[in-house]
Amino acid sequence: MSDQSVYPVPPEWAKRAKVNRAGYEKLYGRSLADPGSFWLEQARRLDWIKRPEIAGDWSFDKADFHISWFADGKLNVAANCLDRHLAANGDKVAIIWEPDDPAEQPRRITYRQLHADVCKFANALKERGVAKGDRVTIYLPMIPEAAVALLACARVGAIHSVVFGGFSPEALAGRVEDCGSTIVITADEGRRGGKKVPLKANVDAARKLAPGLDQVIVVKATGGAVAMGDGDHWYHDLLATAEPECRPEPMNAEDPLFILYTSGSTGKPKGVLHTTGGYLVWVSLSHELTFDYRPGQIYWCAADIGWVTGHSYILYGPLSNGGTTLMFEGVPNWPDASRIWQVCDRHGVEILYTAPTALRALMKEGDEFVTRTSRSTLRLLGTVGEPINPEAWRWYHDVVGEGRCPIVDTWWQTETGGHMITPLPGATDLKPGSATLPFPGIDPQIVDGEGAVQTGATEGNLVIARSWPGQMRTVWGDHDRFFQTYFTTYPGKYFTGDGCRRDEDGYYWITGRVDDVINVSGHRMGTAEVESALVLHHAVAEAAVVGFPHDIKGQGIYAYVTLNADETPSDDLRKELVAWVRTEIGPIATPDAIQFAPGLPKTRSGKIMRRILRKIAEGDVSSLGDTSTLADPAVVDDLVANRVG
Ligand code: 6R9
Repeated sequence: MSDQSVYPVPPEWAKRAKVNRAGYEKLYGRSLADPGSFWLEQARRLDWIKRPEIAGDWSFDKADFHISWFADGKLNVAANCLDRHLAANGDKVAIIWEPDDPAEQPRRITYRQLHADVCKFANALKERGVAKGDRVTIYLPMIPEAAVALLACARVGAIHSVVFGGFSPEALAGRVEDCGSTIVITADEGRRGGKKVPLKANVDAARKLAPGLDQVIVVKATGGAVAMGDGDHWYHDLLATAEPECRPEPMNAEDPLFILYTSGSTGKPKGVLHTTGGYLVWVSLSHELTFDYRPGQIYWCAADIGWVTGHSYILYGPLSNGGTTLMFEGVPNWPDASRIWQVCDRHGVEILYTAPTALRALMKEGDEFVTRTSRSTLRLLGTVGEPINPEAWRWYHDVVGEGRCPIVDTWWQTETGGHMITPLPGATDLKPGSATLPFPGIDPQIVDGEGAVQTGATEGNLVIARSWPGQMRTVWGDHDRFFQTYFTTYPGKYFTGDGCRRDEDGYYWITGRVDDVINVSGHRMGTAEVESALVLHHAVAEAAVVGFPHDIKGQGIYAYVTLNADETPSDDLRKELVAWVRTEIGPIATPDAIQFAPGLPKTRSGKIMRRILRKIAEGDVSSLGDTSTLADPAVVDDLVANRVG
């Protein structure tokens, strides 16, 4: 399956890039040999109110478990992303906004304008009672006001929790309740691919489930009719009357910056918490080195602000570096499959960062949608979110980039804050499908099932042996769960949940999740989350969910459902269950297949044998392995006979 070809660093990249191969080796070597002085030096890239004198202070051991970076430093993230660029670059464009509908005009927002709006909105938040440490939920589409909202929270020291606009009222309410936020910032409606998303109506529905939520700030985005009641405020009204001056709140480096909910192997999403100083150093440095970024270049990360990629590489990385970041409201395949490349041409995009699932979807539409555009400004391409299959990699390289642009395949996680294993374009020879080599400061190891560290070319589970500045600090409200989830499988190490191979050149090849997390179109879904949603339905007695290979999505969702005794399987019920999951979680959790199963394959101790369910979902029924430990081996025959596919 893996591709053995090597794409060497193009000579002009080796010459001109910020980091060449020798530079990488030196940086990487120093980062591990002398992390203290290395990171204090890197920290100087930011503007500190009080510069730190301590770098990392951490232990992954149970007895002394703690993680902190730059703990004696003070800074403000919004001041680093805005104020410090004003004197020299206030009139430079910070955000290029490309609307959903290509017939509409894009917006260009300078650092000065963005700063002014952020200051006013920060004051508006304070007037609404928001103070340092308060949690503010943000449920917005991809509009510039989303950037204003996140940065305004950072300015006043409030902790933002962005909930993806595709999540349902139920999912939104759960996240609002979990972090105890009393305020939500939303819009009348969102737009994606010509379709409207009723965001304000969703918030109103969520309010019934989350009684603590008492204020809603609404951006008028589409002008669609919405009900405004008690505690509802129009964003633009608040901005119009807000004071223009707002001093950035001095934050300790370890004060929280944001919470972002992500799926794990249990039913309830966890609130990943990132703090201020280490996170910003990490995303700022990685944005600069991985993308060889220089201010003035037009950079486009085509993610949604609701995912960590949007936080780190649409907003905080690029703006902390004084960059120009493109924000896209739309989708890749509307009005047609040419849209991404048209946006590249319209704005002269030099660096494009997107996901394999989008590439696969566009690839299947044929090359003509690409080749009819110019793309002459593109110089670097990036991917994130899941392993990229070599075929999609080569299409991206040869057709999109016309062989001229290196591809940075960046492996990282919500938990890691920023890039962990990634090529640097002037330093790293590329192999299609490999995330290549560790970023400075990252000490990856491959361990076997018992935790024994494997050397040389090998395959096993990926752990990180030391802390890095961008590491998450806790699970909101459940520090014990943080320790249990990440540091107990292989004591003393951070467990990523990913399987990984290392080849003879020391290159890392991520093979996918080894836990009960599936990756659907680059979105993380806990199988337990979908199962919990299914069993909430009155007809369902039990459910088991697994991933299966899907041409476009990477993985699809296959659900085995056992109905209550008085229920009868039917196509209507199947449709109802699909709709049910969409309502409970959101469209990204839509099951691709539902199989009614009179029984599930269980061991005598009652454990569902997911290995068997995965094989059946994959259609690989000839090698189900040992089924003799099952309480009732006959259920397998029924499952095989009634496979959906
Ligand atoms: C940034 C992000 C994290 C999981 C991760 C892994 C998969 C992400 C990848 C990749 C192979 C890459 N993943 N990037 N696998 N190559 N370049 O995606 O965060 O949503 O938390 O997902 O995604 O399985 O563990 P998140």
